[in-house]
Amino acid sequence: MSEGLLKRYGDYLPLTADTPMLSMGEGDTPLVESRRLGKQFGIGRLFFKLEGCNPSGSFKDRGMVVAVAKAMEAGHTTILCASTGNTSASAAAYGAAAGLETVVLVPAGQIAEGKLSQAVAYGARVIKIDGNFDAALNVARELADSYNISLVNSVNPHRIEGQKTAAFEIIETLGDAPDNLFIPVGNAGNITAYWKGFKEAESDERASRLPQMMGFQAEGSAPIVKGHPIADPQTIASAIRIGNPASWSSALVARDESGGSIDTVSDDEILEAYKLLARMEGIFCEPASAASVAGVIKCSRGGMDFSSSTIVCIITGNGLKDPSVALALASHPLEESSADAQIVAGIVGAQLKQ
Ligand code: AN7
Repeated sequence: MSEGLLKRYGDYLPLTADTPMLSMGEGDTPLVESRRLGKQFGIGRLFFKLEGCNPSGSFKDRGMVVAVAKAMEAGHTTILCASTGNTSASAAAYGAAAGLETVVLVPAGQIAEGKLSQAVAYGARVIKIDGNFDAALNVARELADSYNISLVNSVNPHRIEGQKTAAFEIIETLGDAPDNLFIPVGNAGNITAYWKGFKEAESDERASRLPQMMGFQAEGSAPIVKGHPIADPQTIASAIRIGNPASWSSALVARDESGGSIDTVSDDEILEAYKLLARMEGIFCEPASAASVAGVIKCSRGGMDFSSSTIVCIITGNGLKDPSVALALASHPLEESSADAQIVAGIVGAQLKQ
């Protein structure tokens, strides 16, 4: 039985004797070494941390298990979040497991179908807000100030504590921190959490060094890179369509203390990385997750020398979250045939050998 994060990393988490040991088997996700992309782009060693293997299909489960356990400990009966999709799926899953009511606020028409169907299936109250994610988060914060409910967005510090455990896992698997960590940036909670995790591990001498933090925002939703909030953020990567990140200042700290950078990738670059990851590595992620790989490709093409670097890309969410993007990018049109081997052989042609 997988023990979950609270048992495994309890010493590093804000647990008390009264915190319920909630678990859905989150964490302990695979760190897979690249077979082809790393070679193609001249990288010493390239790894993918497959956070889509968490119970609800994204990295959000790491922070959610801590936030929901703390909500139970505080005696709350309702949890609330605003979300571009994955936080709502994770909150709804852990809310169901914990026997709590879950209310999620999502930007109407802007979240991927897989994520919406998860929140519904887990039994959450889903409220579509007439506005973008930033507007929904403002509503959630206002409600949490006035009512006796737990806000489980990453403005809740327990979320960051849980998410930092991914940095511990990377260090345990590699034996030390990597040279560079490439990560998508939306509300900027995850880059904040990884940096906290790497720093804690280094100060406990579980790692001998710190990675450079390389964050990537989508070009049309890049407030941190542009230096001002974006009123109407746009990108195909709906998970990171965020114009005013809650953890903006701590993302800048992660960038500057680590000597890293936060840069943009275009939707075309995101989709190129998304396709390459699936077709060259067999890894199906959602578009936002591909921003990390798009970032590596952009840096490599821009002349950065990674030939003796160990790089980890965080693959934040599963491709099944957003199936419409995959279908729209099909390399072959879907073909049809009667149930006849000769006809199918004729269609597939040279690829079939006798
Ligand atoms: C797949 O679910 O903000 O920079 O409300 O779903 O920590 O926000 C999701 C964000 C990257 C960005 N990859 O992480 C939400 C939400 C995926 C994501 C991010 C998100 P943060």
